[in-house]
Amino acid sequence: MYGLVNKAIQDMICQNHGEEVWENIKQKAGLEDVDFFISMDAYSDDITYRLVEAACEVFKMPAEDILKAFGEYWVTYTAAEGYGDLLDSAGDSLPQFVENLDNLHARVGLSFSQLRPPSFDCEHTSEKSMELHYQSTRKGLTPMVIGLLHGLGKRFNTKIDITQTRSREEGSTYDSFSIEYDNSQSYDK
Ligand code: 1DX
Repeated sequence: MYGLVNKAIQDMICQNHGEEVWENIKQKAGLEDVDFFISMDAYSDDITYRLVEAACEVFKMPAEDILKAFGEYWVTYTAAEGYGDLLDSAGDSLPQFVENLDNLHARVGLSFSQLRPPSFDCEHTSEKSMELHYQSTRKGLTPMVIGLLHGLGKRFNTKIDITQTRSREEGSTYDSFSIEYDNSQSYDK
């Protein structure tokens, strides 16, 4: 994955737990020789998975919890670290943003040819619900997607309820979610 992802993990850990904890996790991941990640360089996925695994050991938390927290973090991190306009251009509501995710990734992929974007296919089932199909070349990142969706809920002041309805873990060829959302409590609408 692009270094931006590893940098975001580093930033989340440093913000919440400090530099020493990060150095510990980096060492446990076997990355003691890495001084820093370069956002726009492509790294082996293995590096990202090792960081998550090491964080699990240090925080004694399951990978799902860490990936979920990281998904939420990614939305605010990328908005603050140079991709605010990219995110803004993807829409101003949760359903619109999710609908535009493949376009967003296609745009990033024009400049960064080693991007392996997931695909998100929406079926709008009512004014406040959708079925979302998530397909990825990568394994094990479904909890991150759930965190990402919660991050979008926060971004758009939208309550969101997610139920997984298909799972690769349980033999499906991809994951699906049934999503209910509601921004009617929002003060700025
Ligand atoms: F709901 O792979 C909200 O490396 C969402 O299954 C979901 O293959 C927001 F470094 C620049 C760069 C670069 C910008 F410069 C990425 F190249 C991309 C910024 C998307 C913001 C996908 C990251 C592929 C790296 C993947 C989970 C799960 C998508 C990570 C989240 C907005 C992004 O992101 C899987 C790679 C960006 C960039 C966004 C992603 C790769 C997402 C979201 N993905 C790289």
